[in-house]
Amino acid sequence: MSVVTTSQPGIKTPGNYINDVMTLVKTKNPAEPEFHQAVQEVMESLRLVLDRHPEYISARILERITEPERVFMFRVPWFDDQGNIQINRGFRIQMNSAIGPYKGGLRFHPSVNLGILKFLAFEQVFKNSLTTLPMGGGKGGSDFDPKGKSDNEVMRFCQSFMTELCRHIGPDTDVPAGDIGVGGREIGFMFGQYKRIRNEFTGVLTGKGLNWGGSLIRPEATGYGCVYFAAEMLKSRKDSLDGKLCLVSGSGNVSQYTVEKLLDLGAKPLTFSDSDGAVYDPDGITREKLAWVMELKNAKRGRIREYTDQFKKAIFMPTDLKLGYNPLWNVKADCAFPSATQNEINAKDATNLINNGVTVVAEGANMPSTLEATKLFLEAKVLYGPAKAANAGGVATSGLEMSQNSARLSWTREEVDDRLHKIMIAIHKTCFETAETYGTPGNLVNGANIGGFLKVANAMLDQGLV
Ligand code: NDP
Ligand code: 2IT
Repeated sequence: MSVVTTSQPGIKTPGNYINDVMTLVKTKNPAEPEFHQAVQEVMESLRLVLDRHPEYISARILERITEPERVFMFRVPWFDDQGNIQINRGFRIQMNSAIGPYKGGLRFHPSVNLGILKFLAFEQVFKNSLTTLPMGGGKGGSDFDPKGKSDNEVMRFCQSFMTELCRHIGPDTDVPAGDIGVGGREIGFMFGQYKRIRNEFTGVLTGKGLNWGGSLIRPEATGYGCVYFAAEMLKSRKDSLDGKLCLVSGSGNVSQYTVEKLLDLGAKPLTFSDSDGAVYDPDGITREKLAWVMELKNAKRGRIREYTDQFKKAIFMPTDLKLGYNPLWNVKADCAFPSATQNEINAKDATNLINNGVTVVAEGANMPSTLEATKLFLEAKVLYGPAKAANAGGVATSGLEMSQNSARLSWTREEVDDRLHKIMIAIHKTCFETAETYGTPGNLVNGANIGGFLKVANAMLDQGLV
């Protein structure tokens, strides 16, 4: 069933339509380069779709899918430990609810602004669609920096943030989770405040503690899922992760469990990083070293450079923006797992990776590669798993947490991990087959963008002009 719309004057061909939409997005969302970048990448893939589906043009699906359904921006006042008043800015973008309630993380980082959250919310729509689960797309957060704050300061901030956010979310409306700077501690404080204000114990957030509605494997899920996706990509070339040298950036949630699963599958992880720089351990990061990093980052909230004090053969490579490239991506290896933040791999980094023989890039972070870097990977026939496919295991397992909450039961570790693994295999299959169907075999960027888009676009057509 589709709704008849008036034909739009001035829209002649799919190519023209896409160019017009891109111009509109840039005009209506000035000074939001990350949002423009995310939209541009998807639009390039959709050029392949519109010839076959003119109904998306007449229903103006691209203008609609790039416009958030709703945006909240609010003041978050709180007292620091000295009794001083602090003011941060909070956001929630409710991007698209065509296939389910809004779902997506909250990011607490000083760089957070409207454009960064719009890019993340936009990506989330397609990612959530790929998971096979009924989840729409959203994202939120704040420019609050949890680094260096006491637990009490973080709690007061989270309570103030949720005092406003609680009006806009709910288990059937919008279900936030973690992202950069938001882990189990922050989810706990926000859940407590939501429950207190609304007097409801519901699955309003995911990434909850195991004793109060959380799911086993949710903390591990993004990293594990990304490695499962890399294994599927290698399988398509009759290869495996066994013995592969791997570069991992970041040292937070996604990075730690990427390293853990790489070790499970016989690979040799070599690096971790944070915003100060990267550590390279030529002997490889073992389970014992990983346990030490988890204690350092999660309990002590320390910095990754301390790794070289503990493990003497490792070297620390400080961040030096003047270099124009990140030395981490210039270490000789077979596979790369960017797991820190957006645009952490530029064209020079991509060239270094390719020249050093890297044949697999699986994106744990959201949009870690610039458009130029992505193009270089595709041209070099690198097995390139774009973020919205490769890191979808996190939100997929959030979807499994929602299912368990609705059923009021908990699945075992094995059951959740098995479902996660099957979902990642299914996402790879969708991307792989969709890329072939649309005439670009091996191009998982097209596969992910088109595969994620079709389900949402068709649901939008079914539901009329809303
Ligand atoms: P964490 O906060 O646990 O860790 C983030 C890591 O990335 C830290 O090591 C941090 O270093 C580093 N980092 C963050 N910002 C920057 C920056 N601007 N420059 C350099 N390093 C930076 O976050 P997550 O591990 O949860 O998230 C990492 C990435 O994975 C993000 O892109 C996120 O959107 C994505 N992601 C997360 C999912 C999840 O379930 N958590 C799901 C899917 C994707 P420092 O301490 O110095 O800031
Ligand atoms: O980017 C992401 O997919 C996440 N931060 C996880 C979102 C979620 O709802 O679990």
